[in-house]
Amino acid sequence: MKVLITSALPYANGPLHFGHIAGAYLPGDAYARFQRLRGYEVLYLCGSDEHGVAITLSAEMAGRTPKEHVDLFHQTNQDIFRQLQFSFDHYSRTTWPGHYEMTQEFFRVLQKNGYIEEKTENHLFSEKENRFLADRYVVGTCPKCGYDQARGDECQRCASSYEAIDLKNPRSKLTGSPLVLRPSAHLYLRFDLFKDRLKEWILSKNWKENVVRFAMGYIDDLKPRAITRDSDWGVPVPGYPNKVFYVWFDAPIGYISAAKEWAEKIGQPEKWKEFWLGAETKLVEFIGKDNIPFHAVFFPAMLLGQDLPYKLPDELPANEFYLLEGRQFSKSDNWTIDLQAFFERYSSDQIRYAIAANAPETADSEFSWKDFQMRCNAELLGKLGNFVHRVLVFAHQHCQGKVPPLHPIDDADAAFLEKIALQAELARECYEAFHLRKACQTLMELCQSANAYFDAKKPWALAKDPARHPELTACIAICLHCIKAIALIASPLIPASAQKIWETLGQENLLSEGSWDDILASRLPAGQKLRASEVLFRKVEDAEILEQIEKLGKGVKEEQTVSYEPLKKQINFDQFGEIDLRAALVLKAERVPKSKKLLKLEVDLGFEQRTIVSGIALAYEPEQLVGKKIVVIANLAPAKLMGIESQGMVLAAGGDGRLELPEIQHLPPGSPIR
Ligand code: B3M
Ligand code: ZN
Repeated sequence: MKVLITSALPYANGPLHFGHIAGAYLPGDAYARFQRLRGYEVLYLCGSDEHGVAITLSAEMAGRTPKEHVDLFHQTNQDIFRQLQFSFDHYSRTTWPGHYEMTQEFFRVLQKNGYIEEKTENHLFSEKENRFLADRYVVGTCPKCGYDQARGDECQRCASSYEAIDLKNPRSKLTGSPLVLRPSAHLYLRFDLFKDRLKEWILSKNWKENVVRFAMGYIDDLKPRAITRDSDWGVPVPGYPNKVFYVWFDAPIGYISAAKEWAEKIGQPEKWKEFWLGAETKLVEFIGKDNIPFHAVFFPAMLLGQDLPYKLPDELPANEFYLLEGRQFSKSDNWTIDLQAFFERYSSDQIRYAIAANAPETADSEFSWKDFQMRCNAELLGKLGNFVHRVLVFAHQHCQGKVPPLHPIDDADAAFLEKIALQAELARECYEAFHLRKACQTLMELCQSANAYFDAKKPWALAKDPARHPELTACIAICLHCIKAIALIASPLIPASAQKIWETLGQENLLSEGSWDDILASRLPAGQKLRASEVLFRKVEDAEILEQIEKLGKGVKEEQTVSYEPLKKQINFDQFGEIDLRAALVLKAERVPKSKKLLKLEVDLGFEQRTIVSGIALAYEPEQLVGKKIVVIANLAPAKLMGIESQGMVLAAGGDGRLELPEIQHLPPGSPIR
């Protein structure tokens, strides 16, 4: 059997955080590692999702072109995955030219088969920005759950997906301006024609109850949906010069083009077909719960509309959300953990284990620093690391650093050997069913039993009586056998430590290339030389944890729901140099009669005094300003405001009621600012 595994393609629009890793990634990697150990031919794929408004919007805010933006974060995220020891067979990107071809081919076949129609319908238009807005450029109230900051195509709270015109109170994400309806021509995919086939398919699946219910709800009222957008960033639509495909049309096709790119990379360009078109393949798609409609309904419909017999997902493990100390991860509130900084202190296995032990499988779950400390100290170090260490130390002291023979065996030994086999079998079932939490528990139970066995056998007491030496060595042999099982069971979760343990046993190959069944069935050869015990996990001290908790949420002034203005066009240094900014001392301030917004200021520029009229009256009382040194544009042509000549302009951040003046503390009035 072949196993084709995908993890949702992350947008290349910012660094991945723990929340992402817990959702669609770590479970995918653990599953891929497990299935390889089972001996199946595994192809594990992922890559950057580089199109759509998620990209253009954040690129725009960062002052980069979309291409610069995705190049940056494609690299960043690939590095993060590498540091976390991810075992993708290929990490692709949707700007790969082969992906454009694949997407356009998908479209042509859908068109030929009668699933595409062109329609002129109303779309949201911003009069202020003079353009049509879609997807994440739009915010409004979710038609399903009423969340008032919902995106134009999907609700980040209830995971619904809809058309932007279904939103209530739609506004522009950038300017907050209201949007109006204007007709525009687009291509629509007739999702409604797939209803029956989708229903039949979903009902044949034994998926999580919530996934099936959610998907069925969609299928019932499937309508044609626009799959094109007016933009120049995306996969071009053949025959429509100014249109690109909607990102959720091209992104899932990325799973297929990633396979194609992989096949080219390994020099067998047709091999991707064995996975995507072969009846023998099991397809498992790991996603976060917010991606369910696209993977359970829309993408399967696109696959059903093709001529080639593409696989539909056999399994769709969809995790819930992963929070940080009870709140959603948020970069802007500094409610986050920087993965790069994390790696400077902790190992990838510590984070992999802590996330897996608390994976959001059946309900939202959270990362907390206290829990992290407990997982690292009490479990990884206290139960697992400790057992491995004490057995190895003993083996070096009493068995010449070699694997001793595994006999004679008494009842306690036999019971423990049985326990090892039982836990391994339980772990297999957990991995098979995507239950990482339970896999962690099963591993820890084995470590706990192992410690209990060691304590009960009291090898230190046996060591005092030469007549009982065979009992001692058998006990150590059994413990080493157990350590081998621990390394195996742990390896999908904590691959680097598992390999270290494996090598400590004197094994020379890669554990990840071994076979689950063979490793469990075999015995370590008696006489095999052991290596010295290594420190596997560092203790996490209380002080570090307190420091981390302290950091959370710090360095953020106020909670803001900002919508950013687009950056203005670039200027050069000379253009900037033409603006003469000066520190100005406010001598007098008064309201301008009949105006709510204007204040009249008398300011001292050192070399002269001036009158400046400024629209800051909603934010400042006149008295607050006197004696302050503010910043003015000193070479701006004078202008009349409410009949008063203003000889310059005051600089302020923000606008209207929420506005703040920058201040100069120590330098004298007239000082230039540049
Ligand atoms: N990039 C959405 C997300 O990161 C999206 C997944 C695509 S999977 C084909 O939530
Ligand atoms: Zn909603």
